[in-house]
Amino acid sequence: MSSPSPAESQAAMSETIDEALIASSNQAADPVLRADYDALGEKLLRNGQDIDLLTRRAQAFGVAIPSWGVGTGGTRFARFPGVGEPRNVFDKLDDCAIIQQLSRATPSVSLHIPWDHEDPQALRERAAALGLSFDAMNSNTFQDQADQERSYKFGSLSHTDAATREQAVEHNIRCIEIGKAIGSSGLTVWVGDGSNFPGQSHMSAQFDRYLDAMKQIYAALPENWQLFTEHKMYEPAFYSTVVQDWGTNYLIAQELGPQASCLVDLGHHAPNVNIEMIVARLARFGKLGGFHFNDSKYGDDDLDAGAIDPFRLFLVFNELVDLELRQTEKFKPAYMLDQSHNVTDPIESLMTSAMEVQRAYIQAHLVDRPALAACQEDNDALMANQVLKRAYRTDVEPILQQARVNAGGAMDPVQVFRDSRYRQRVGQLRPMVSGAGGGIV
Ligand SMILES: [Mn+2]
Repeated sequence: MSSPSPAESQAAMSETIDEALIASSNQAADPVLRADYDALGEKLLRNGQDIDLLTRRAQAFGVAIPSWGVGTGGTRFARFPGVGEPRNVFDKLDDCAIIQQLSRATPSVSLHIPWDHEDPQALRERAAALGLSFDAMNSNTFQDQADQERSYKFGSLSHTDAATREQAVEHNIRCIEIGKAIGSSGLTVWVGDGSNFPGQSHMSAQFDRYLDAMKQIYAALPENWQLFTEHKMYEPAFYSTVVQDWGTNYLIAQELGPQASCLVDLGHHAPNVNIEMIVARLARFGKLGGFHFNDSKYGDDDLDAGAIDPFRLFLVFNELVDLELRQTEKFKPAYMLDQSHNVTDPIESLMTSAMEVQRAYIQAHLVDRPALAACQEDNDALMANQVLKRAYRTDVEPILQQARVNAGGAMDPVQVFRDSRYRQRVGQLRPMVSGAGGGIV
């Protein structure tokens, strides 16, 4: 008898949620769901909309979970560890599987290297056993690792020192190699490079160095891969950032080639920037690669998607759905949640956020697009806005609930999660860890 692989050993220790608990909870709520679903179906039919088609769309929708999101996050001041936090990438995959089991809206996981560095075969086996796949890889050249020769204190891909840039390029190429071995087909590059003082960096030369390094990474991409660059206005650098806004990001993607496109993160802009318009602009030139969902009040707060401003989330999806409907073949954006959970259970937050993103997606599908186009043609600003508001005001909860039930998930994921006592059970297996921040990118 052969000894078990690491993935098999992990599988033996995994805590799961009993399917019978999900089934009994769904059954108890079924009469109410039936009534609500039928009532909404009738209401939508009066507007010529087929509720079952919308439910199928909700079922087909997926948003990736970032592996680091299942750990408790932190702020620049402190981190308060939670009970039963994942100790390693296998624990993280277990938690991601729970999120998918209950919400049925999160079929894939986005890994972060080196935080999740492990034997690719073990990763692949574990994910396959859990029914998960791998989304885009994320490289990390914004902090130093214990075994690292050169420091990223003054930058990585744009560093003044050629050997440091080379080290950062090599790390990204290693991420591609790991990604190839686990079935990923994308690399997201976000760098913390920038400057804290006027005069600290020669802005043009620094950008040239960044572009040169990115071209080396691009050259290592397999044919079917996508390279996503993610901009961020400030933090950790507070005076200037090398990839600071969508315009610079567009220039980078344009310079690199057809496999490069831009990633938009809701929190990475100046306050009050019209993010839905950025979506439209990048898409117009075929350079919208994907979207990172979260919410914010003041800056890159990384709060739960839809927690603060669900209307803005809806407006972003109004653009995304418009694109989806106009170019169904070509438009395949990478969607990921990118949040930090400081005061909530990460599993509960990620399930709730996935449902909020799915809700905005379905609400955007309710927009009467011919009516909207007619209002726009007539310059009828008031009625155009009302067309959007009518979709946004529709409570699509029964559609989301039905989609989950159809797919084998829970009608009420958070309640079933609490009833299952999963967190308390893994708390017995996973000792509490303190340590540094939760990794916010
Ligand atoms: Mn992000």
